Amino acid sequence: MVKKYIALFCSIFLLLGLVACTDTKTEVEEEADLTVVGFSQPGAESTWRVALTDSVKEAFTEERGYKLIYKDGKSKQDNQIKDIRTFIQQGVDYIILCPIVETGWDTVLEEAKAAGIPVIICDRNVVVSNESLYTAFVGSNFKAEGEDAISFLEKVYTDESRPINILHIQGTIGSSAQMGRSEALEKAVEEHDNWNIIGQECGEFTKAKAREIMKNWLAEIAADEINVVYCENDEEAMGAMASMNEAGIEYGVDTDIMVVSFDATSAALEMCLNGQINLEVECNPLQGPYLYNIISTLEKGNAVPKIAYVDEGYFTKDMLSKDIIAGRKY
Ligand code: GYE
Repeated sequence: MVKKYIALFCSIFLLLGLVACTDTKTEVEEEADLTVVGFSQPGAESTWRVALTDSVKEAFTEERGYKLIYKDGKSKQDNQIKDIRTFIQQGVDYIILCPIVETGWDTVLEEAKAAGIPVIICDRNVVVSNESLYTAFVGSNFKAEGEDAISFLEKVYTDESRPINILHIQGTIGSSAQMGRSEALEKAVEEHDNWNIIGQECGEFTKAKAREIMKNWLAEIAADEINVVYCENDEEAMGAMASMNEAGIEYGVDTDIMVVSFDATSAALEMCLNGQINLEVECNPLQGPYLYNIISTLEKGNAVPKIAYVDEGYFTKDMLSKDIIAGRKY
């Protein structure tokens, strides 16, 4: 009788072993068939950045035949360069790079090119000696975003005799987003003699840094000297508003201080709807589908456009509702 149980146990064990081997072999085979995409993000500094990461992860799934390898550069270009080198060593099929700043990529992109790995630039752009170092760019037209903000301010401040004092919290210096949004403001200040930038500092696209900068400014500048707080993303706007709240300073619609911000994340749109933020310039992080379209087109051996701008707009209080905000994806 005991012998029967031993024989039964051995046969079950053998069967399970075969299934396990078969599963492992199938997993390896399946992995071998997947297109591997290395995805280098500069960090996770903002709600916007997390939305971009999620959008790319949703686009490149195993069900669609992809394996996505995500790397967070922890806000350092050196880390991103290391991440790209790791992707090259791993022999990925494509690299998606969201560059923290525009310059300093030639060497590592030469290495990717030498390895025959197409690189797609996403979100912010790069400036390289040879445009063949990357296959395509998907992202925002930051110059247009800045121009939207300036057009709004020019419609508000029509009296050229009245001084307009602006506090300017910049994003990461040297990033395309910062350069486009800063250049628009600085060009407008040159064109309007009555517009003055009375404070300009880099908030690194973070709430904490912007809050500290604003607090220091408010220790030196009287509230009635401020007309506009121009923040280059929503995290910075949240930080600046937190410091103005602490100082008991009113801002937003129907006050003397306008807040202008970029990204149009849901939390910021709520503050636009309630009048705390006067203008939200949209910066669309839902770039996964655009990237998927590019890589799946390349997979078929077809050419892709060098530049693809994502669709973007802007919002003011009267353009928003709870339903509009609830219907947005980030
Ligand atoms: O505005 C900000 C993020 O590169 C457009 O980076 C992106 C910017 C975005 O930290 O929230």
